[in-house]
Amino acid sequence: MLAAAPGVAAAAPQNPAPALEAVDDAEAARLAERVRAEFLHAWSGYRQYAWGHDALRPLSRTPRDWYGQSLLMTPVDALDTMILMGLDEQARQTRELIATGLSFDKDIDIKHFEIVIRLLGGLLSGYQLSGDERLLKLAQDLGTRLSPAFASPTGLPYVYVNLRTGKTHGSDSNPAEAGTLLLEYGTLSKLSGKPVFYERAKRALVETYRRRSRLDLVGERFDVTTGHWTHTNSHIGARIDSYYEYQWKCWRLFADPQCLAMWKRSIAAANRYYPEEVDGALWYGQVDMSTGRRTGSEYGALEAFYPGLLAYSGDLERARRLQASSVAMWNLHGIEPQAYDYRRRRITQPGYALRPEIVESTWYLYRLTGEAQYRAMGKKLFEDFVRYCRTETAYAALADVTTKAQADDMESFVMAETFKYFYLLFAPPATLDPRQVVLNTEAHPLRRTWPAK
Ligand code: DMJ
Repeated sequence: MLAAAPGVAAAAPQNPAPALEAVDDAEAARLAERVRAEFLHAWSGYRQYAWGHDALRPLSRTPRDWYGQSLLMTPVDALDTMILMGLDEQARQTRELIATGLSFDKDIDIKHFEIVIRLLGGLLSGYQLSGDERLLKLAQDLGTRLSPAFASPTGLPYVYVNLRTGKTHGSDSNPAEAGTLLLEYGTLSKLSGKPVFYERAKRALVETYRRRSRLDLVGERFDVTTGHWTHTNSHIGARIDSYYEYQWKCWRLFADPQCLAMWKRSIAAANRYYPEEVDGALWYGQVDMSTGRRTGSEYGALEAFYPGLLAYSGDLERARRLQASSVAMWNLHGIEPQAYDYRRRRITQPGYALRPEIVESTWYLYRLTGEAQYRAMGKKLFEDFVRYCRTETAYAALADVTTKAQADDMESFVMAETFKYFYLLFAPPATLDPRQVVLNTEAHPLRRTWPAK
C-alpha cells in the first residue's frame, strides 16, 4: 500500500529494489544527449517567460524575483552547466546578459548564504571556465558588498545584508549558513589577491566548530550576536548539511590543514551518533547535540547528499549502504519526498523541490567506484524525474510525491545542480573530474589555479 497523504503509512523501503539493466557507454551517450535536451527545454521556458528575472514559475508561466528586483539567479546558476554541456551559443548569450545586465548596486536585503552559494559561486566558476574577466569583477563587487555580514560580535554572519548600504539584520542562523561560505570567499581571495575574504569566511566556519558539544556535534540554530545555541537538534539535514560538506571540500581545494582537522573530528562524531539500522538498512537520523540521545528518525531529499560526501572522502562502504536507503525512499513513490520517517515508515513532508542531492551522490559513487549499478540507478532517477516533473514549458516541483500534484516553482538550483549531475553521470568522464575540481554546494566547479601551499 502506498501512502496517500503525509502521515499515512508507506510501503517499507527495505523491499528489494527492482533489478536495473546496466547502461553501456553507447546508451550513456544517448542519455547525456537526452539530459542536455531536457535542460534546454527548461531553459527555453525560462527564456520565453522569465528572461532577465530570477526564476520562472513553470505552471503560471510568470517570472519570479526573489527581492522585487532581479539578480539573474537562474542565468548565473545555469551558466557553467551550459559550458560543461557544450551549449556554446546559449552560454555566450547568458554570459552577455550577466556581464551587461547584472548590477549589485541595489537597495535590497538579501540572504547572505543563498547569494554566496548561487551567485558568488556561479560567477567564480563562470569566470574560471570562460576566462571572462567581467564575471570576476562582478564577483569582487559582490564579495565586497556582502562583507558587512561578518561584522557581528562573534564573527558568525548575519542572515541578511543590504547590497547598497551594507546594513545587516537577522541573528537567528545555523551551521550551514555560517559554515558554507569558505569555498566561494576563499576562491575569491585567491583570484583577487585579497586574503580578507578567506579570513572572514574561515573564521565563521571555525566559530561554528568551536561551539560544538563535547560529543563534537553541532546544533540546528544559534544566535549570531550571542553565539549561543537556540536549537540543539543535531543531524545531517537542513541547517547543518553543508557545514560537513565544506570542511572536507575546503581541505580538498585549499589544502588548509585546519579544515582537515575539523572534518576528522566532525565526521567521526556524525558517523557515531546519527546512524540507525532498521531492518538491515542504514539510515541517519536526529540526536541531541549534548547528550547524543535520539530525537528523531527522519531522512529526506536534503540528507541524500551525504552518501556522495562519504564516497568523496573515501568511506565507500557507508556511502553504498546509505545510497541504497536514499534510492529505496525514492522508489516508494517513484520520486523522493522532502522528509520520510524511516522508523514509522511515514512521509512527513510530501513535497519534491526538484532537488539534486540524490543525483549528486549517484554521480560521486559512479565516478569513485566505477560500478555499473550507479549509472543504471541514475537512469531510473532521470526517467522518473522527467515523467513527473516535466511540464509543457519547463520543469515543476511536486507539491506531493504521492499524488504527483505539481507546484508552480522551478528553483534555480535545478539548472545549476540537478541537470548538471544527471549530465555528468552519463557524459564522458573527462567532462569533469571530481579529483581535479571541487564543486561548491550549488554544484559550481572551482579549480585550484593558485600554487599549493
Ligand atoms: C541548494 O541550494 C544547495 O545544494 C544547498 O546546499 C541545499 N539546498 C539546495 C538544493 O537542494
